[in-house]
Order: sequence, then C-alpha cells, then structure tokens
Amino acid sequence: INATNDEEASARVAAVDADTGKPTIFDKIIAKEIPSSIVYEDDKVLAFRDISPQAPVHVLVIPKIRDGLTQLGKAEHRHGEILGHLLYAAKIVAEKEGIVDGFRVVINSGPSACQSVYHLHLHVLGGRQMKWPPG
Ligand code: IU
Repeated sequence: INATNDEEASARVAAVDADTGKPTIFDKIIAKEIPSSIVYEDDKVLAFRDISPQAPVHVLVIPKIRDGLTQLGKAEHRHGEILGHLLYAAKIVAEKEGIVDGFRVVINSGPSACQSVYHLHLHVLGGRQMKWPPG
C-alpha cells in the first residue's frame, strides 16, 4: 500500500464517523486543550498552522462553532455568512503571512477529496510555486 492509498483509506474511515455529530480534534484546538500555532483569531473563526504542512505556509481556517458544517458538501443557505467570513479570514491570513500576492485556498469535501477531519476547514497554502492540476 502506498502513501496515497493510506490517505484515501483513512479518509474513508473518517467519513464513516462524519455524520454522527461527534466532536473532532479541532474542538480541542478551539478550546485550547491541544496547543496550536495560532495565526489569526476572532470571535467566529480560528486560523492555526497545519501540523503536517504541505507548503512553507499552510494554515487551516475553521469556524469556532461547527453548526452542522462537517464539510462544505453539507452547507445550507444559513451558513452563507460564516462561509464568507472564513474566506475573508483566509485573505487576512495570507496578508499576515506575506503571501497575499500568490496563495491557494483549498477545501476538501468528502472521502473522494481525502477529507480527514469532519469540521469544515479552509487550507491556506503558499510560500512556494503552486502546481496545477492538484493531485
Ligand atoms: P483534510 O482536508 O480533512 O484532509 O485536512 C485535515 C488537515 O488537518 C490535514 O492537513 C492535517 O495535517 C491537519 N491536522 C492538523 O493540523 N492537526 C491535527 O491534529 C490533525 C490534522 I488529526
């Protein structure tokens, strides 16, 4: 089994738990029960460095209250405001990290996209030349 298949397999396992409403590790990060390197925070969102960075800058932006947003594919009309706020927070993160001239925002939704944590999160990536298409 290669690394890619491992990633796909664990994403499928994570997805099985996704709809149970179980807290994820991000709740502990929000509660600061698990330490993280915080880049930006306000009353609605938290941005912290990814534990396994895929670029020189790799920050996750998450809503402090999940409110059913386990994944983008579960978004409802009422989530519009927080979704917009998350995207704007991604831009603030890019500015703070000095990559506002070139950065990528990624949301993996569901097992086919290798989502592994079922609390909506935006990946903010930069600090190197990004490639297209993504894997
Ligand atoms: P994904 O889009 O669900 O695959 O992204 C989840 C990310 O959360 C992934 O990049 C992990 O490295 C990251 N992460 C983390 O930063 N801290 C943790 O304790 C755990 C995952 I678990």
